[in-house]
Amino acid sequence: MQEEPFLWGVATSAFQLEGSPHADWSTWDDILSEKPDVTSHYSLYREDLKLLRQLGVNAYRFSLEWSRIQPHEGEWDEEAVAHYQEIIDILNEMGIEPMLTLHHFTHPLWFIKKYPWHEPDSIVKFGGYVERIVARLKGVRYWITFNEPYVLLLGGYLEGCMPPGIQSPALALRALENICICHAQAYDCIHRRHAGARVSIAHNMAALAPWSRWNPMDRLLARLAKYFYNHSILDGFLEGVMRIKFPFRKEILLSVPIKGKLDYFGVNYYTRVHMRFNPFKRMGIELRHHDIDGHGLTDMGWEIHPGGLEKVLRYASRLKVPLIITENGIATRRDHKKIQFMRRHVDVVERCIQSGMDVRGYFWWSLIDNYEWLAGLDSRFGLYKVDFDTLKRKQTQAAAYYAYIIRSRMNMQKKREVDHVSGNAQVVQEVTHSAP
Ligand code: IFM
Repeated sequence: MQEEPFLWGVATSAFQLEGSPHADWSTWDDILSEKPDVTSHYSLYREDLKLLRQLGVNAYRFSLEWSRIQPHEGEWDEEAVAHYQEIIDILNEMGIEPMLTLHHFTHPLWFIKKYPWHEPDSIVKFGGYVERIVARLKGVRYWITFNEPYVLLLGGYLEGCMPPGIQSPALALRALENICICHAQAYDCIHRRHAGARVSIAHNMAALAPWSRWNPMDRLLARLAKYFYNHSILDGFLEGVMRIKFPFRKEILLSVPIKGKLDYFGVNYYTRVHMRFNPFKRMGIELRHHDIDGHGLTDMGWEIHPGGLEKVLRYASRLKVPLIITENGIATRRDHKKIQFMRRHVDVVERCIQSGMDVRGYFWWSLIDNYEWLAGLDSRFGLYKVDFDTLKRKQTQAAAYYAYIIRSRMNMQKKREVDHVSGNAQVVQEVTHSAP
């Protein structure tokens, strides 16, 4: 029997690589006025796609920049659509599975000004974009409707540090409801148009822990945060409701029409966060990254905690759909640190698979250095370094290491298939991760 190949990929988002003059973020962060087209990927995409071949990935996750496709209300830019279709065609010619994200944080300016997510018309406007683009694009099997909707809500509706820059829990809930409606509609629309499509969201899950295990307030806070941030959307997919769970009470918070509207589940995992109750902080919450495991912190100041990936995958397994790690990566300029991070997280993924979890793919964030939200161009997530003055791309050692992992794992999968066909079911020895 032919096993479906495990997806070894890299992930990017359009805006972070190419910017867009019509996107809300283009005026949100000053750094972008100096570097509006960031890595110039919009013109250098053919060269960048060749890097995928060097890595040997069999999948590539990328996104559409909605504000290029609908730069003004009522306008539709066919050239931009053709551009993204060309990327899909190139990937298919290269034998690389495209995974396409419809919404990755950015919006056309006209949308965020007139129809932000808490407005009912956001559903109509986003729905119109989805209907038309989904009908137009060909050659995609894996779809992601929304990247990290909870990060969007946290940044855009609670902290106010991302567009639309609102600080209101009540509006955040309304926005969440509308985004869920949009996911459900997009899910149906994609299935109507594309037989065999697989649709998900990419959900950011973090390992959330109390600052002090002995402090009951910290523990309660971490528990509530874990439910809201990590788990409530899973209840939405499983039961169509999100609940607020206090120690002795459960109440329905929101009914959402997403029950069963999921073919696989995309998990973005990066770090662990410790939290404590502090009445002097916004919403009474203070967050900190401790280097507890001794793996260090990333250039974003995030704790490196591979063990958390297993925890979130175990929890996500409740959904009973295949799991794909749609993002995992580290911002660092130090190659050996990137390699260690990758090795430790891939180890966890393989342990999870051996223990019976249905994990079908792993995508490294990111292919090349790019713009990091609110952090600028210094957070080096790329397997290829970008010199932002000359725009030259340079391979890191982590890219060579990832290529080695991919090659060895693909060979193991082929060997398993051959053994299976020849009736010679052997136990394939785990390849140790020595450097290439
Ligand atoms: O760069 C982001 C990406 O857009 C979404 N997930 C987390 C990444 C690193 O912060």
